[in-house]
Amino acid sequence: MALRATVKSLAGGVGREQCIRMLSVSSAKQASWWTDVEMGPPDAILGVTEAFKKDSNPNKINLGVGAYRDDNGKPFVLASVRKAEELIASQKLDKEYLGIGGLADFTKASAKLALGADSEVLQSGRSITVQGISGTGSLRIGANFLQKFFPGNKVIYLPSPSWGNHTPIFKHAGVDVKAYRYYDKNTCGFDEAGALEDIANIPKKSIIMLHACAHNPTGVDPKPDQWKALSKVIKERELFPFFDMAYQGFASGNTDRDAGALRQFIQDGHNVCLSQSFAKNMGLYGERVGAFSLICQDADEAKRCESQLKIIIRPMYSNPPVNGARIASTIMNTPDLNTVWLDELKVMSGRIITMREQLVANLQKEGSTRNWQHITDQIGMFCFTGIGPDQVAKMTKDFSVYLTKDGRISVAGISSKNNAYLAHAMHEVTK
Ligand code: PLA
Repeated sequence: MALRATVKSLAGGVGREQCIRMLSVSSAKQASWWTDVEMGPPDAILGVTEAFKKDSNPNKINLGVGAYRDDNGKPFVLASVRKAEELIASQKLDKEYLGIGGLADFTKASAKLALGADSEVLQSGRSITVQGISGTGSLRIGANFLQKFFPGNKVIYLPSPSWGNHTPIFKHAGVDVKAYRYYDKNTCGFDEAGALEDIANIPKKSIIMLHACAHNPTGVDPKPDQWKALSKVIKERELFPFFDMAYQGFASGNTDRDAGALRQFIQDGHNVCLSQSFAKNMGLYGERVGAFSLICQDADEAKRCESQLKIIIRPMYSNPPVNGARIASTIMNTPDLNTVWLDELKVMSGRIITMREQLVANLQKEGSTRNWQHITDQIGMFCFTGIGPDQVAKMTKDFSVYLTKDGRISVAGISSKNNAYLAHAMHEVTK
């Protein structure tokens, strides 16, 4: 455009100097700071939603991102959340900044939910909880803290596989990432022997990531006695456990049961850290409500660590958003609302379990002779179907069923209306 204007002016007989000036202006305009920036790939999980939105097939199903849907396939806002919002609105609260560590009523309730009302840790005041930007932001606070202060190897060992965002969260914070065996492809279950063997060989004083419940992407959790065995070897290796609890209450429908592994470790004497997300269990996805906790030796250590967590948070985003934390806090701190919420958790987790059973039944109706038992054995939001990348591509291309390349489906996105269609698509690509 600029060049064409220059040529035109030349033809129009403008002077030589003016012409040179115009050429240099046009080349200055063309030069850019970002010519070396390459196009990046879409996100492995959130990119699936972007592709889904562009598809015009009325039968399309999005089983990519883990977001709960009701049986009509619609996003679901919990009744307890709606009620809490009404209560908050009626109080005409101000919009002042929160403190750097967030809303105290929220962080206290959050720690209590995770550790249990009668927790010795809470009674002795030897832990610190700060509000985070949902689970991801809370993980990132933890990652930055470990990068700065962890006295051992700044390497975190993730289960293989793990949530896709774990690796970049820790790497971007400067913590190196390695893996330990977790999932057994042959049984579609937990590889107990492999995990114990790998963990026993992790260099002492490293960090280990544990999914507290409803492991993502596999839907495979260790059983209580397997958690005990893990706790023992992790103690022997003097590893520091980082619990990611993004699905408390979503696995079994019971928040205490889903915190069992975390509480077992604490009882066994591990001083762990923990990230919590209220995206799934309260359906507060876009409100970005979460917390990061560090369990320390004593109250003095907790105070010192708290001061450093604030120093990490302040330049990142200054202080966390208030609205979602008020909602979660109101639910947890109002006994009536808390009861409504705990019942809603049972409904959500119950619907997911029903969808798993229906899917297996529908696959059998389709005439599939494959063993699909893992669909009902696995727990929580996701099912690791065992469907390979080529079959995944075919499901998307031929049936407009959207899922991540690793064959993970978000069971929370299945309804009684699309279940048979999904089973048909799965059978067609696997028969
Ligand atoms: N930790 C695990 C294990 C998760 O699966 C997720 C979300 C998070 C933390 C963070 O969630 P939050 O920041 O929204 O609280 N995983 C989702 C969404 C549900 C995502 O990838 O962002 C998933 O589809 O895997």
